[in-house]
Amino acid sequence: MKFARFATLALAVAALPLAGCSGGDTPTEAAEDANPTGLEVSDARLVLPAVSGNPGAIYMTVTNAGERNVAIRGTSVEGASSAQIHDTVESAGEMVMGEMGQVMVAAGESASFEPGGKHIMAFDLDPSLTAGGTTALTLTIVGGKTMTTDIAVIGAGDDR
Ligand SMILES: [Cu+2]
Repeated sequence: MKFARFATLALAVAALPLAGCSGGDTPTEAAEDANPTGLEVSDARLVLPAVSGNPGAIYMTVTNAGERNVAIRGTSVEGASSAQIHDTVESAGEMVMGEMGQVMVAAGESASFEPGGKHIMAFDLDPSLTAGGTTALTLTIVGGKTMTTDIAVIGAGDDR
């Protein structure tokens, strides 16, 4: 979402005077500023719904490259009115999905979001999201820090 991007930018600008005061702009500090969550997203894709108007699903691998354990508590997707973190569980012999509170990712560990498991559900997709394009995914961790990354948009019939 545009707001999330703006918030990240504002944070980076606000951090500049502090770095100037400390007099040390070490590579480590720069890296932390670039990604305050420590999270890295790979193989991310938004799978468009087969039926227009249905939600899309996002699959990816989230790796915590930082030194602290983090918990993802929220997400937003550019071009979607809202997005939720879902998990798929068996209930009375049926696979059903529901919203997860938080996803813990320990330092150095990864969390998989994949078909049949955890995923992000993106609602009310904008028609501008088409197969072959990209959109921006934002993850918010407990404490409020965010990271935003571009992800691929693929069609419902494409290989997930
Ligand atoms: Cu779902």
